[in-house]
Parts: sequence; C-alpha cells; structure tokens
Amino acid sequence: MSERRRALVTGLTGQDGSYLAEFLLGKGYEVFGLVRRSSMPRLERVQGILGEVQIVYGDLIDQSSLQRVMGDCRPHEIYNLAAQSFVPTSFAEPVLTAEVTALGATRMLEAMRHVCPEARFYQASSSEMFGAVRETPQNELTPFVPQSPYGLSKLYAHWATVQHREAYGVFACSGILFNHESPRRGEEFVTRKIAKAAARISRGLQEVLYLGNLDARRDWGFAGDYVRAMWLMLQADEAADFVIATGETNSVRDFCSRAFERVGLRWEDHVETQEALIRPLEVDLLVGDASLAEERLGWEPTITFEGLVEMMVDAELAKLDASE
Ligand code: NAP
Ligand code: F7E
Repeated sequence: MSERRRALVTGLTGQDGSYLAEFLLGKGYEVFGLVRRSSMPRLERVQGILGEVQIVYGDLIDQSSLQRVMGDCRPHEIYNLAAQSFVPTSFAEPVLTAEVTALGATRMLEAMRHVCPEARFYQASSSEMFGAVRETPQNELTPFVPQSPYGLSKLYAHWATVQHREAYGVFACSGILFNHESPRRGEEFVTRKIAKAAARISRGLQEVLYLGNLDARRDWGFAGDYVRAMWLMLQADEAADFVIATGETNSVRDFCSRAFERVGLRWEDHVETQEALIRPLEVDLLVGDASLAEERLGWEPTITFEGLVEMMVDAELAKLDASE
C-alpha cells in the first residue's frame, strides 16, 4: 500500500488555509496546519475539520519552530499561506509585514531546504506585486511595481521562491493569485465588508456603509477555485510560476451595486466615502491573464463575479437568520 501523502499548510486559520485543508483532506492527504499561539483560539474557520487536521504550533517569525515542525511532519508538500495580508495594516506596520510576509517565506524555504529538500513548496504570491500596472491584463511576464509594503514584501518572497528553485533545485512554485473571496473572507476586506453591510442594512441593523476608493478595480474570484490551483501547481511535472485570475475586472462601486441589488436596495442610498479609508498609494486596476494555468494545469474558475457577490450576500443573510 502506498504511503499517505502529507501536506503542511501555514496560515491554516485564514480564509485560504481553511479551504485548502478541506480540499487536501478530500484528496486523502494527512494535513498538518501551522498555527501561531494566541491568547484566544482563532480556529473558527476550521471548526468543521478540527478532528481531521493535525494542528502544529509555530510562527513564521521563529526559524527554529519552522524547522522543528518540518522535522516532525516530514511533509511531501508545503503550502506557505501565512502572511500579514491586509494592505492598510502594511502601511501602519511595515516592519512587521516584512518580517512575516517577506522574511517568513525565506525562513520557510530555508527550513525546507535543510530539513526536507524533497518536498514541493507553494508560495502564496499576490497580484499586489503588479501594483501600478505596466500592462493590462497582467501575466507572468508583466513587470512588478508594488504600491504598498505588503506588495513589496510579497515581491521579496516571490523572488526568494524563484531563487531557491534556481539556486538549489528545490521544487518551489509561486502562485500569483488575484483577489479571491468567500463568505470566510476577513471582515475588513472590502467584499466581505460590503456583503455584511448590505445584509445588515436590509434588516435594519445598520444605516450607513463607509468606504474608501470606489473606483478601484479588481479581478475577484472565489477562494475555493483558487486553492485548487495551488494544489495543481504542486502536481505538475515541473515547478513554475502561474497567474491565477478570472480575467474579468469590476470596480468597488460595481460590487456595491450588485450586493445592494441582491437585497432589493440602491447602494447610493447607503454608501458614504471616508477620507480615512483612502490608502497612501492605491492599486487602481487589476485584471489577470491566467491562460498559462489553463494550458499547463487545466485550471479554470467556476464562479462568476455575479455568483460570488450573491454567495457572499446570501451567506451574511443566512448568518443573520441563524442568530435571530
Ligand atoms: P488571511 O485570511 O489573512 O490569513 C493569513 C494567515 O496567516 C492566518 O492564518 C494568520 O494566522 C497567519 N499568520 C499571520 N502571521 C503569522 C505568523 N507570524 N506566523 C504564522 N502564521 C501567521 O489570508 P488569506 O486571504 O487566506 O490569504 C492566504 C495567503 O495568500 C496570504 O499569504 C495572502 O497574503 C495571500 N494572498 C491572498 C489573496 C486573497 O485575495 N485572499 C490574494 C493573493 C495572495 P492568525 O489567524 O493567527 O492571524
Ligand atoms: O481592497 C478598496 C481598496 O482590502 C480592495 C488582499 O487579500 O487582495 C487583497 O488586497 C480595494 C482596494 O483588498 C474600502 O482601496 C475601498 O482598492 O479588499 P481589499 P486588496 O487591497 O486588493 C490582494 C490580491 C492580496 O494579496 C491581499 O492580501 O477596495 N476599498 N473602500 C476598500 N478596501 C477596504 N479593505 N476597506 C474599505 O472600506
């Protein structure tokens, strides 16, 4: 009988970590999820799989913890999803963001190189690296012009991944993922913030939704589709970097319009803009070209923009119903 495959997932408690762990369990993997210590458990997103996933403790800031965990788990595949991932926080805490998001990835790569060099490595890179975009749509060859300490940190981690592949021959892939959302998205990100507010306003629980830049355009997909792409990258014959995106771009205003329409309201009657929510630098337009992933990995998104907005608003309405 062949050995059960083992996967180590950092960022287990985050949006993508929870979807990826479920996906890997469904494929028969033994899943180890790296969790950092906190005074209160943050396992809400993985409640449903706590009996199946093995929690291991460590922190991307602590090299020795990563080496210990890799030695204990002996993973065949490593998915590095942990990061300080919120762009506004990266302006407020640029050094912490670099420690976790940039150097954390290097720590993971170095730990793998020394402890389990045969493992396959996935780095959660980001469309934020394209920043002030030099061409549209963006693909694997588009130049990077990051516009935030977060984008800059992800760029460092991206090149650390490429360099480890080229210098040491490890199987390391960088997935350049465009924005992906779900009912499990953190509440401070704009899609979840809008979906939650639309639901609450429709039930008379809130009056106004304060937002920043309504003109920013993003290529929004569904997180469940995107974790499948991560896995496909590590099953390929050769390690490479891939853009993962839907190829469609919409503005924050478009998201508002759809979300409020879903609850029978006009967004213009409830949304106000607030200067404090405008970023020091903005990424105005993102839209990805994922044709390489389609061609080499057979990956395609299954959820449309309209389907995503409806899924997120309906999930917020269902939560309100359940709490009544
Ligand atoms: P998320 O919900 O913010 O999750 C981040 C995860 O990182 C959480 O589990 C968090 O743990 C963990 N973490 C933070 N600092 C850590 C540290 N010092 N040591 C260990 N773990 C730490 O992010 P996500 O949306 O799932 O995204 C997953 C990854 O993809 C991130 O690297 C993100 O930057 C990247 N990405 C996301 C998108 C997107 O649209 N979602 C697009 C491109 C790339 P706690 O729960 O303890 O805070
Ligand atoms: O902002 C605008 C904001 O915070 C999207 C992360 O997962 O995707 C995410 O980064 C847009 C921006 O995501 C508000 O200015 C307007 O233009 O939802 P977001 P993000 O910054 O695109 C990338 C790919 C990642 O890798 C990141 O980890 O929406 N916006 N008003 C607002 N944004 C927020 N958060 N809140 C507002 O009130």
